[in-house]
Amino acid sequence: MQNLSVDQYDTVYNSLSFTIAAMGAAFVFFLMARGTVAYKFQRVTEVAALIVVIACYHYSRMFSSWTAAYSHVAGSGVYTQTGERFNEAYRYADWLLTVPLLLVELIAVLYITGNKKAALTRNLVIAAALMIVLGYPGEVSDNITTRLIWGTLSTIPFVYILFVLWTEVGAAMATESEEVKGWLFSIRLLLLASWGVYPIAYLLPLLHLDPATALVGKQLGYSIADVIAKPIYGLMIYAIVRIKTQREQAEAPDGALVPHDHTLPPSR
Ligand SMILES: *C/C=C(C)/C=C/C=C(C)/C=C/C1=C(C)CCCC1(C)C
Repeated sequence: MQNLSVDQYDTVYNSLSFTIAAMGAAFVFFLMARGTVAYKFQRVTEVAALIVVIACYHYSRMFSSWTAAYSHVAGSGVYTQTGERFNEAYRYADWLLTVPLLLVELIAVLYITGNKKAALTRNLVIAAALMIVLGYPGEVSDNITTRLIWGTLSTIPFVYILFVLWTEVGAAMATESEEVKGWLFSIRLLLLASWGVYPIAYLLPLLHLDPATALVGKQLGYSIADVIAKPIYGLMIYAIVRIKTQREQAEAPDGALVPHDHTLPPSR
């Protein structure tokens, strides 16, 4: 039986609740932002919206699962397990859908074209799926060795993905304007910092912490990383497509908009 203090219970409760709000708000934002970018970039905002709405759904399921898994013992100051299991599968199902989409979102603004784009997308999507599928058996196991083995296997595609992204974003930076370069630089750091949180949070149960602390730390870590890696990252990508949209508008002969575009606000 694993008891949680009221503060521990509330920390997870509040972080799940906050993340639902952040994902929901980001969904509305990205939908509205669609109309402010050139036609060819609208797909990028659509993908950003799709990612956060999938996450919003899974967080609301996790929230219900959390409230079902623990109940307050009146007067005792603790929450005890009800016997219903907190379902970690929602997280992994979410990542399986959203991580490939996050990669697609980034590749879409890097101006990689043709065969190279198709091959890169395919390799990254396969690596992302492997990373998540290999992590899952360790995540749901209470056995330290099992957790360590699957975690290590999952780290192989993880390192591959970060290496490829680091290189590709670096290559794109060399060809972009100063303004876009600045955003790409930040995105690269944000990717490394936020994606790096996941394996650390995964390791917490191995660190001889008290199990309740490890559980709470892990849930908090995953939630914070998800807010950075989805809505905040999406906003940074949006900043890039806005700059590119403004540049295209400025370069168009009569300040006109890109063809097929009925949604941009009138140019000056
Ligand atoms: C929006 C969700 C994102 C960006 C999820 C990213 C997840 C990871 C980078 C997970 C990585 C893991 C390892 C590198 C090893 C241990 C198992 C995982 C799956 C937690």
